[in-house]
Amino acid sequence: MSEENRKKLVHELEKKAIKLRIMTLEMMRDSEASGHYGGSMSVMDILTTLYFGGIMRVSPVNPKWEERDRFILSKGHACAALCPVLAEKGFFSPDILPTFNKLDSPFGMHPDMNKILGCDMSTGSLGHGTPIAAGMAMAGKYLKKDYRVYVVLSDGEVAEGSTWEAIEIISHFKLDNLCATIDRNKYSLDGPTEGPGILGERGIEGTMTLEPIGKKLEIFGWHVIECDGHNFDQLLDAYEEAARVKGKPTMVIAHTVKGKEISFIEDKYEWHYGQFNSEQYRMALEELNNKLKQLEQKSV
Ligand SMILES: Cc1ncc(C[n+]2csc(CCOP(=O)(O)OP(=O)(O)O)c2C)c(N)n1
Repeated sequence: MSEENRKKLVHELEKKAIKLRIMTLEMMRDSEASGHYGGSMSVMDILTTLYFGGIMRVSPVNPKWEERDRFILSKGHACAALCPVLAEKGFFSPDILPTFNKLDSPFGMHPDMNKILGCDMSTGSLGHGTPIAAGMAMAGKYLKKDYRVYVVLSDGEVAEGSTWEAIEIISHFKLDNLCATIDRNKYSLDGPTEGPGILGERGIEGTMTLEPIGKKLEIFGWHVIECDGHNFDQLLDAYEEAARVKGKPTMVIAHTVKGKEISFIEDKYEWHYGQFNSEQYRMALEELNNKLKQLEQKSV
């Protein structure tokens, strides 16, 4: 791709990711659902790159197409980000998004592969996406298919033992058709991932320390790429590089900000889960719409 076209693509992705954040917020506002704001906003640029940056091959007119790349949102609590992405991609009409988390809706707080077109795996219980991705990648190799498998994890999720078992298996079987991403927003549900790890009065305080995660993964036999998870040039480079790597799987450690683009929740784990009131929706949507306007006025 020429430098000029690449710049245009990055600009399109920047706009798309803001539009998708607006769709997420409007969906949650209109369905009156509570939800996972922080992790949905941090992962949005990663999802936008995979679905709209020419990285994943999927077919909205034929969601179960055998040759499609597989996608697993292992951090299933960010379903509020995935639903607008799949709607925007054309798997279903955005008109049904406001049913989010209502009885009889295809969209729950966590994704259901039997209800959401374009969703390859039901997730929500953390720690299962990577083992399932391992199986999909093994099947692809065994059946001599050239699809790739993409899985997106949250950083707090990496503490799950099943994830490490899968990390070992994936490199053991040299599953170079698998690319995982850690949404490295540095916060889990109730605090930073790099917790003090001390025994306090209430028991163990802090969550499981992750660092040095890149080195750990390299020792486990993975190709590791670290990038700014809100920089589309870097994200595109990372996924393009991953597709060229032979003989080992790739982990993209995407450094992100929990709550990205909504200033009053950025880096605030208190907004991992919650429910905005109408004034908070107004403020957040105003901020996002202003950002979108600025991007639309920017000449590339
Ligand atoms: C097995 C399991 N245990 C607990 C939970 C409850 N839970 C939901 S999200 C979350 C952690 C959130 O932090 P992180 O994994 O870093 O997600 P992100 O910051 O990307 O939203 C937890 C413990 C769960 N979904 N699954």
